[in-house]
Amino acid sequence: MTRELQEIQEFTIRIAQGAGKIICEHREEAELTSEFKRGTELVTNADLAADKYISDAIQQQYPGHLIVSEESSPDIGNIQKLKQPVWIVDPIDGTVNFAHGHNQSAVSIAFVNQHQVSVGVVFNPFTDEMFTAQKDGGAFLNGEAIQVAQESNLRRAIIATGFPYEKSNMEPMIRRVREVLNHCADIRRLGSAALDICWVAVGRLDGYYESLSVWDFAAARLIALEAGAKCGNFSEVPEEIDPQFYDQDLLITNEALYPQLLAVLHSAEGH
Ligand code: LIP
Repeated sequence: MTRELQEIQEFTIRIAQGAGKIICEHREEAELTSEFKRGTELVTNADLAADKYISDAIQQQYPGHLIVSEESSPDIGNIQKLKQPVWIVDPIDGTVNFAHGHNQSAVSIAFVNQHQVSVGVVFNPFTDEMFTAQKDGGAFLNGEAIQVAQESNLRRAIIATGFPYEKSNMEPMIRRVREVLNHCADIRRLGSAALDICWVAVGRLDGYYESLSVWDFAAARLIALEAGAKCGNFSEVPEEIDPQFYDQDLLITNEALYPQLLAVLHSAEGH
């Protein structure tokens, strides 16, 4: 844990808290307005306000750094090929939950240095839960060390997943849900990938799988790794893509359940 990374983590926590305050104020005081990107993806004025706050703070503190953000700069090219430090931001992960008054939403901010996700922060302002991790520095919830659950019996495992806004290819997802329900204790669909993955890290869930966008999982995946999770993909990662940034078919669980859950998800493909 270098002093520079410590300072970056402290900065990240501060701006996550600041964005969280904006998000809560939009729910409590401001008029919440929303629109749909690409026809199906909800975005609210709170997403945009939090995104602007985070991006402005990063650009002021670290002017030479790049930002990948769901709302303002979703595509700055291949993160793996960028030479500058990169911030990966989802101002509100779980936007639909937020817009419907649910509290399962979070600010997700990851810091990438020399192509390595080095700091991850996921903050739920509604529960005041700050999940943090630095590469090789462990994972924490509100400063307390956290670790994945040690469940090894798939039949006792609670597994979370989610579904894309675009619903044209639902059959494979339905098959996977059927197989997981046939082999596990139960499924949860909580609506925020970043929090799903952090809940695996803290042991509230035993596993998680889904296809996403990089801003949904970049921070939480580091937190889960530092909490002892095995983070992989239930489909083959293309050779040229760094698994840290590969957004398809994520599978995150503990070492004992990983091969079991992988086999269940693969059995759904076989049908
Ligand atoms: C959401 C993810 C969730 C997924 C939704 C959506 P958003 O991110 O956190 O797990 O199932 O389809 O992608 O859009 O709220 O930032």
